[in-house]
Amino acid sequence: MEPDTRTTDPTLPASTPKAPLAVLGLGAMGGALARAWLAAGHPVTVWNRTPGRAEPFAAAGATVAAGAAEAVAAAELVVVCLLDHASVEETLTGVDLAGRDLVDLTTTTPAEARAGAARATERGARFLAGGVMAIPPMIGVPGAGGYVFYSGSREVFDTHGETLAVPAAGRYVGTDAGFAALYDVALLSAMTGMFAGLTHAFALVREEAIEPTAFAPLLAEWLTAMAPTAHRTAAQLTTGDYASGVASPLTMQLAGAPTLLRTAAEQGVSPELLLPYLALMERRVADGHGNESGTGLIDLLRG
Ligand code: FVH
Repeated sequence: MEPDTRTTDPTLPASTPKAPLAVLGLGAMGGALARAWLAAGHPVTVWNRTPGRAEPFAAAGATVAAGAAEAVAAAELVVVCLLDHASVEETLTGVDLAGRDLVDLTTTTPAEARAGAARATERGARFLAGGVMAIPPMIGVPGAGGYVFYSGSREVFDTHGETLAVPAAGRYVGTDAGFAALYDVALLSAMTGMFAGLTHAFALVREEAIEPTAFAPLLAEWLTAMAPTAHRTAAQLTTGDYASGVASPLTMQLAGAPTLLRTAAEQGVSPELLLPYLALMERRVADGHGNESGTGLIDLLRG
């Protein structure tokens, strides 16, 4: 499904009063969210496990609740942003959620988000899960590029769309409450692979007379040029044809692998970040798919 991207400009003059909301969790991300809503003029009730963390928010105009139950009772829209799923469960245990619209922006697994949705529904709340694709300095900054994947209750997304768009644009990805987490973690996983690649690349040039600041633009440019591989991979997954028109088949890529490994050895760099991916390519070629692109490795990973 195509993500539904909605951006609402929070700087536009509002014709109606700003909706009140409660924010549970004032860590780096929860705090950034609360600050964005306060700055946009929303009445915000905050709660944090360690009460001292709420003090600057009181000074900025927030109402500080004495407990999670009191915060949840204060507004129809309740945004939770805690460390992990377990801390959300612990915090909401015994709290009356009836009639609330619960938006959980805590990073979770898809199964945890679905469990959270089931628990909220059982207790009379509507549930929207969110995966925040931003770091705290990007929150509440239009044009910073941050956004939030949302999934679960479409009604909650529509009802509170304008309020939710204040800290970052929202992208609704489906009624399955687990999808926001799945999209979030899939993108974070891809980013982890990219970080692994650039870690190895910098290690190769580190001891040479090569300025890291001169090397970095070349690296960034190359990674950007390779990024459309995502679209080619998607097209091949859709057709099931991993071989037609492939410019760099696995046999060719694998033929270059010893050069990558010998260069690492020459430069005194551990190949440990490269080896798992090369091993997957070897298995796929051994299975008779040397004429294909790397798309078949996806099938290999899924067993
Ligand atoms: N910060 C970031 O860059 C990333 C960006 C992408 C999304 N993540 C996720 O957002 C969730 C919150 O992250 P955070 O950055 O706010 O995290 P911390 O600054 O460590 O604050 C954690 C808050 O959670 C509270 N907390 C922890 N355990 C419990 C518990 N058992 N019961 C109640 N509250 C709990 C903690 O309270 P305290 O330590 O101040 O008492 C903070 O409010 C997270 O899922 C990221 O993955 C952020």
